[in-house]
Amino acid sequence: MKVYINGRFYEKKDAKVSVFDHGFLYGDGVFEGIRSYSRLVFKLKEHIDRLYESAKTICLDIPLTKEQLIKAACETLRINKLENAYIRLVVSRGEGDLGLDPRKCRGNATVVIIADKIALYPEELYKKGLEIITVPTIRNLPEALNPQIKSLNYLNNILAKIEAINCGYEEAIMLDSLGYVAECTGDNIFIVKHNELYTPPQCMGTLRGITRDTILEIASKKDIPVHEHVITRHEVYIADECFLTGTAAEVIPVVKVDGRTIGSGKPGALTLRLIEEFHKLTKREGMKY
Ligand code: PXG
Repeated sequence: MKVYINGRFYEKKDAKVSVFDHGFLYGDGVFEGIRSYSRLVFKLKEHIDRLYESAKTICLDIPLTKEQLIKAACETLRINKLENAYIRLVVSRGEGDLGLDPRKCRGNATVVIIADKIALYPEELYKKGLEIITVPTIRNLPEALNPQIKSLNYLNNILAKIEAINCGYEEAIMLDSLGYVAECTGDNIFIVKHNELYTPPQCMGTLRGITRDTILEIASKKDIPVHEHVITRHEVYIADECFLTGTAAEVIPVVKVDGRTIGSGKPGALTLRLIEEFHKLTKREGMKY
C-alpha cells in the first residue's frame, strides 16, 4: 500500500507524521471518508466541498486547491490499483509545539490520503438488519463543536460507540441535547412510516451526510415523500422501517432499537428498494480515475 503525505507517496511502513503534529496532539484537523465503485469515485466533489467547509470554520488553510486535491486522491487510487476502495483524506494543522495555539504550526498543514478496502459490517447484516440501542452520550451541541465540522475530534462519537459495544451492540443512536434522535456514531438515521421517509434535520446536531443527501435525491426522483423533521425515540419504535446511511456503512436496515422490534422485524420493502437504487447510482455516477 502506498500512502500520500504532502505530495509524496510512502510505503505503509514509512507513512508517518510527526508526534508534534497538532492533529495528533489536539485532534486539530479535518477529514473525509469517501468510496469508489468500479473506478468511479462517488460524490467526490461533495466530499471535497465538505472538507474545505470544515477547514474554513476551523481556520485551516488546505495547501492545495480543490482540483489539486482531487487529482492527488485519484492518483492515490491508481497507484494502489484499487477499483472499489475507501479513501480517507486527512488534513491536520501540521507540526507545532506543545501549545494549543495554531499559529505555532508555522509550516503547512499536513495532507494525508489513504486508499484501502473496507467493509464495515458483515454482508449478512445487510440482509438481516442491525440491532441498535440508544446510548447516554449525546451528540455534540452545534454551539459547542458543530457536528457539521468533520474534525479529527471524534471522541464524542467514540464514547457512544464504546457504550454500544459495552452493551453488546455494534451501533448506537445518539440523541441531541433536547432528547430528539440526532444520528448514529458514523451514520445518519431514517425511518419509514406509511411509505414516507423521515430523517432529523441537519441543524439539530446531525451531520449533513452525503449518503443521506443521496437518499433524499433518490426519494425526490421516485416521488417518495420525505420529511426532514425532529424524531423522537417513540417514533423510531413505532416506525414501519428504519435504516442508516453513511459512506462506510452505505445503506443498512435496522430491525431492532432498544429491544423494540421495528415493523415486521425484517428489512422493509422501501429500505430494500432504496438500497437497490443507491447501488445502481454508485455504479453509474462518479469521477473516473
Ligand atoms: N454522521 C456522522 C457522525 C458521520 O461521521 C455520517 C453521519 C454519514 O455521512 P456520509 O457523508 O458519509 O454519508 C458520518 C460519516 C469511519 C467513517 O471511518 C465515518 C464516516 C464516514 C466515513 C468513515 O468510521 N462518517
